Amino acid sequence: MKLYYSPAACSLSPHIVAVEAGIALELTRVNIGKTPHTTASGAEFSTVNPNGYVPVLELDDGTLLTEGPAIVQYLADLKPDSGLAPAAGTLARTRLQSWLNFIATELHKVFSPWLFHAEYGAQVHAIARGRLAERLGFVDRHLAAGGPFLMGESFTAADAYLFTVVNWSTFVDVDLSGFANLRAYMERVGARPAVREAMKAEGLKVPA
Ligand SMILES: N[C@@H](CCC(=O)N[C@@H](CS)C(=O)NCC(=O)O)C(=O)O
Repeated sequence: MKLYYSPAACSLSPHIVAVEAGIALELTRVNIGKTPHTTASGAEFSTVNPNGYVPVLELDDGTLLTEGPAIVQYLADLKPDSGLAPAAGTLARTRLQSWLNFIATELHKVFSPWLFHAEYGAQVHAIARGRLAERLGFVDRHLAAGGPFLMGESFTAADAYLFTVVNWSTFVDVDLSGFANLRAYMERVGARPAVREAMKAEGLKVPA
């Protein structure tokens, strides 16, 4: 299987899930900083994903899967014993999907694109930061009451996604100082061997 990724982008989430599950991935880097986006071989990435964004998972038969929250569930389901996703049809699985959707819509899509582009201006940035502070506060309180991970005692695909997105705080200067539980969580997840392995493979600095 091949993962189209960009370092530290949301594609880090399926990358972490694959390493946690012991699934070998071939990595293909996509340059999303340049238009048109191209793969490492120079091919136009729109031929892989017409929407132009990572992650894309290419299966061995050439099938292309898009949308991070779907990809992480696909990978987790390949290794049900990994505990990365509860069994389909259970209430626990619906809770996982609830977290994945929360992270996608309330965090990921507030961080990005709004805080990553100076041209949106101070007013948009202030609104996005205010919204993030509210939502990160919610996560922080949830972790205090029901941690150490989002779903309780075990690390799941939702944690791979949350870690990936909250990690962007350092790039766009989102202040986590008021969220002690979330900061402890980021350290806890960042210390996991699989998380460090995936980050290193993407050329990222791993937490000390
Ligand atoms: N809905 C997509 C969004 C993916 C997304 O936002 N990818 C970003 C990186 S985190 C990207 O590739 N952006 C480049 C672009 O949109 O041109 C998903 O959840 O997988």
